Amino acid sequence: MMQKKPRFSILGLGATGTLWLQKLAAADCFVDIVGRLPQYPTTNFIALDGNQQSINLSDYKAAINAQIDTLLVCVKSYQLRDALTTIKPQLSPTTQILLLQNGMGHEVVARSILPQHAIFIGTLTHGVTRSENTIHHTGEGAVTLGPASAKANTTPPEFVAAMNNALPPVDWQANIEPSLWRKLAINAAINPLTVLFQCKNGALIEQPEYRQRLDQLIDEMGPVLQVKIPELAIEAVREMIHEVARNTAQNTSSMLQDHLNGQPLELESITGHLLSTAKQLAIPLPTHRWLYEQLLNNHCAN
Ligand code: KPL
Repeated sequence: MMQKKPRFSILGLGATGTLWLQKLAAADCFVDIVGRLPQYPTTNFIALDGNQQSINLSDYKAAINAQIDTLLVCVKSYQLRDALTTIKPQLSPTTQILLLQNGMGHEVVARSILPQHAIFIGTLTHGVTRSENTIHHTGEGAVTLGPASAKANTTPPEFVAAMNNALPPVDWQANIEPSLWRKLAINAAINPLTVLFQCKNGALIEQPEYRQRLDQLIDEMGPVLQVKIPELAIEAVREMIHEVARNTAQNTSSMLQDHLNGQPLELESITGHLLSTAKQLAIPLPTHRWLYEQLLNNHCAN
């Protein structure tokens, strides 16, 4: 019997959304774009190996009333509420929702808007940058997906295999929380500092003054991480964060990219989530709080 082509609808055509569009289409999945097309209808996509491809996004625009099987939600964290509220009338009760934002807490927003849907959440470590209409896949990474609502099974749904085929490795974790916390720890340490110092990721370990700040942030969030990911000792957390900064040395973090592009920062879902968790645990995080306030006051943060 012929296998049905997996169908994906992408909401949010920034760097991550475009990466999935290109990879899923190349892997012979059915892909379309729901919601607004981005400012530039033609995107120049540069693959890891340097190959360039021009993608005409209008070719992928979903037909009116198109069926949505799996919705890949790739909008920025601060756009999530509005984006889900707007798309809601187009969803069927069986549409599966996959959230792919930076930071944490998005499933709470999604469940409040779509209480009856199967909601999944993922974290992604690929390096991918956007400058005007060019999307560049700069660093190989990995993706971890898991369930995030009562309707979502703990066994992997079919779309996981299709995504793994398109952009491996895509892993499934029935308990996704520890993976989200690992990524949050990386982002909370690296991203705001790169905005403060206006530097690439690598400078945070190469320059002693920046490295000291990085370690201060890591040490401070240690007690929170001990509660959330007790299996990871603080020295392992430090090693993991240093390694990411080394491996992505030439990257401009997503937060610095947003800042340079005049976009709001994903501060609330990263440092904001860390601070509110720390508050619940009565753990003071003065340096993270200071950094949060600096960026809030001096940049367009959200
Ligand atoms: O995820 C990232 C981001 O920029 O958001 C890191 C890992 C810091 C790579 O730049």
